[in-house]
Amino acid sequence: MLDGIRRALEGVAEALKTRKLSDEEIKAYAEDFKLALISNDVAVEVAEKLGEELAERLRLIRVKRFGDGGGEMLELMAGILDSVIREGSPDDLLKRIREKASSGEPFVILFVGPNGGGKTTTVVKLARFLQRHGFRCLIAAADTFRAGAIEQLQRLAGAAGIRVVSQRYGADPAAVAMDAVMSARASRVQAVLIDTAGRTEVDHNLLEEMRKIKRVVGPDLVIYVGDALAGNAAVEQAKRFDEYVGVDYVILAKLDADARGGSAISISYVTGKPIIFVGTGQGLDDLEPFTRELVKSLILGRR
Ligand SMILES: Nc1nc2c(ncn2[C@@H]2O[C@H](COP(=O)(O)OP(=O)(O)OP(=O)(O)O)[C@@H](O)[C@H]2O)c(=O)[nH]1
Ligand SMILES: [Mg+2]
Repeated sequence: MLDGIRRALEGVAEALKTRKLSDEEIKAYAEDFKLALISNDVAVEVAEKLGEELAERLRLIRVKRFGDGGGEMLELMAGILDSVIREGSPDDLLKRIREKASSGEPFVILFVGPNGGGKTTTVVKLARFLQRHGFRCLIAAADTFRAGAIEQLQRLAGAAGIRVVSQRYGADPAAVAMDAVMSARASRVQAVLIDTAGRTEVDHNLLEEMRKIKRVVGPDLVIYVGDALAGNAAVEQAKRFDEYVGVDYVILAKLDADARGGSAISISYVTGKPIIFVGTGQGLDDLEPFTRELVKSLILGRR
């Protein structure tokens, strides 16, 4: 995970260790660094900011000597990424659910995102996470569009022991979602997670449908599930979904399969929406909070 980004940072760290740099050299390194980030799917505006950040730090520290073969330098470089990453807090999420539960109402989370991005898997992963924290969960099968979607969800949720509320294919997704919320109220379930059909910014009917689900259900939270493998496209798509339906958090799936890692670095800066979790595998427990610490430990090769 984040291998491409790590190599970009290592390259500069290695070149810089124990050297005193002229302004020209600093500029050249910052430019190389920016290009290395861009080639690893970091969005251009983010790469530019990080390049400037690097130049600034190098100006401040250029007389310092790094004695440990570049490790200290790499640590400093990893810190540069902090300025563009917004962490979402799973604790805040748990707190909000708890507050809602104390009023006797279920907390409703709507999941949106492009086709095949990882929504259905992520919905079940998050439901498991919430169950581990003591919340009873229910999932609404509001993808009534793609063949096999309902059975896929039932199979995954069944494996995790989570109830699914479903109707037939072609049913109105907003009605399925509402049905699930009512069922949750009746059975004292604290969290309802709504799985929806994948869509892109050109599917006008499906985008309208997504808005309708939101309007009818009034979710407490909208989570955009993006595909790390899509790189920059994931960042652009997240922006479009936010404009269209309003997004509170991002979960970036398939970080484990992404050889570059740029979308994880860029997406929260470009969209202004924190990444709350990342998907790190196909298993139902492969969901990790996304923190600056996680990024740092991946960059420094500590895991
Ligand atoms: N390696 C890896 N694979 C993942 C991850 N999350 C999901 N997948 C896989 O990605 C594929 C698509 O996942 P789904 O959950 O079906 O995606 P979706 O967004 O619901 O897809 P549609 O409903 O067709 O739009 C499946 O093969 C998942 O197992 C992850 O974090 N890591
Ligand atoms: Mg799905």
